[in-house]
Amino acid sequence: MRMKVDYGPADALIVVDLQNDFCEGGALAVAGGAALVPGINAEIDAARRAGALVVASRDWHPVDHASFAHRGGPWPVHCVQDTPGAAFHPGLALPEEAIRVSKASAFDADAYSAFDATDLAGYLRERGIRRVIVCGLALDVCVKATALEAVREGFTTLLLAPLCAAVDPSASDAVRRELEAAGVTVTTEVAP
Ligand code: VGL
Ligand code: ZN
Repeated sequence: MRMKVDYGPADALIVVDLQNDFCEGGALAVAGGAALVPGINAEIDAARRAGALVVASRDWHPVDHASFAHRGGPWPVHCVQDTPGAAFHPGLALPEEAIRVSKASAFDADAYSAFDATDLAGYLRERGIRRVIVCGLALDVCVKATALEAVREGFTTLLLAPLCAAVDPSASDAVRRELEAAGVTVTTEVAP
């Protein structure tokens, strides 16, 4: 499956947190996470062929991160730095030149957006990027935060809805509406 997107050199495809802990069998598994991999690989391939930038973010927490339940946070222990759970899904075909962005590495602050405290926006502007295309995990947490911040940073923002999965699937429709209201274009269109 390919989404109906014409990538170009002013585009960045941002693959959000396609990590083992967010896929089936992981510590914070999102139903349907692993199934996204082939479709996302097809987008990565199309993006790089067209000269677009490929960015992959990863949740990259220290042991004892503030978002973990034993420290009073909302989440089970997940994506601990250098553990297998924090690794990208083994099927994700990231080209060598893809930009890897680690986030949420501070002890006492969480960061859902790939732009949060990473300087990614400045880097993208420096590279002449004007549009970002977002997919990955989880729709209702880090994908949502990344897309919202992309809009705030002034990028034209497109969400590839079929290539996202939510921690709480019952929230998906509301999330899509919230993103559209904020100026994100949400597409479900598949290439013919
Ligand atoms: C995420 C929950 C906690 C995500 C990260 O990547 O969506 N969700 N940390
Ligand atoms: Zn996290």
